[in-house]
Formats: sequence, C-alpha cells, structure tokens
Amino acid sequence: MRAVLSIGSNMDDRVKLLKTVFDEFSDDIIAASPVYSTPPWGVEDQDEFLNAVIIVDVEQTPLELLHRGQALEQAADRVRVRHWGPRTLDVDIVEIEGFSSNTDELTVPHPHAAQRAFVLIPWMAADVHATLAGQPVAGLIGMLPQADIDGIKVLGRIEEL
Ligand code: PH2
Ligand code: MG
Ligand code: MG
Repeated sequence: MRAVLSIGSNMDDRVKLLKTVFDEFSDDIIAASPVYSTPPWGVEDQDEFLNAVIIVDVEQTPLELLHRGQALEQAADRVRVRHWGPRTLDVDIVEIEGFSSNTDELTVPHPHAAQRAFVLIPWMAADVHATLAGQPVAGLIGMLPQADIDGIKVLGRIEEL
C-alpha cells in the first residue's frame, strides 16, 4: 500500500524529531521531499514549523500505518495544547492510493491538504506528478495565495541537516 505522509514539528529539536520518522520508515520510503521551513498555518502566533513529505510503500493496513505514526508522535512526547497549535511531532496521512476513509479515527485524503502549501509544495518535490483526489497537486499549488507559497523555504535534505 502506497501512502503519502506529511510530517511537521515546531517544538524542541525539530530536525531530530523529523529524523525519527525518516528512520522508522527507512525501509519503506519510495520518495522524500527536502525539509522546509514553513510559517504556521491556521494558528499564526506560534513558531515556524519544519515540514516534509514522504511517500512510503508498506505492507500494512491504513489503521496500522496510522498507529505507527501515532507511536512516533508519542515517542516525541507529543504535546498538543491547542487545535492547530504547537507540537513536537505531527505525522499525518495525506493520501493512501486506492483508499478513502471518513471515520473519527482516520480521514483520508486529509481534509485540509488542498489548502496547505506546507503539504503541497513538499509533496510535489517528492513527486512532480502527484494528484490529490484526481487533481494535480501542481494545479492546487497554483490556486493558493502567493503569500502562502512565498513563506515556504527549502532547508535541504534531511541527511544534510
Ligand atoms: N500543522 C498544523 C497547523 N498548522 N502549519 C505549518 N506550517 N505546518 C504544520 O505542519 C502545521 C501548521 C496542524 O497539524
Ligand atoms: Mg497536522
Ligand atoms: Mg496530525
């Protein structure tokens, strides 16, 4: 099963926390974006995030994959004081090939992905031909406010940080 994961951190040692995800999925990663510095979206009075997207191929069910991401969040001593607020580590399933879900536990495709430059820009860096619910990600990026795109800065590949 092929899945697209968006990962983010804006607390503590952000690079180290993102690395825990790259390490966990090292045998499963098909493609990975560089790491980006991104202005906080939604709740703006918080620190900048580091974000990346990884595309994985796993022999797991969607819920098993979700729980694997949640275990990483817990290992990062995840705190989430506010909805959309600061967090040590966030591992979100953006999309799973050939699968959709709308339950309390798992909503896939991710309901906000199309509006989030910090998801779409790394995603396109990992896969130029990416589509979200049938729409090319490149086209979705073109519909975002320019200011959202301008705020996003590439830092480099995780191995170099
Ligand atoms: N995650 C959020 C809310 N806002 N902003 C940025 N830049 N990056 C994120 O990963 C992020 C966010 C909720 O998960
Ligand atoms: Mg999130
Ligand atoms: Mg999340």
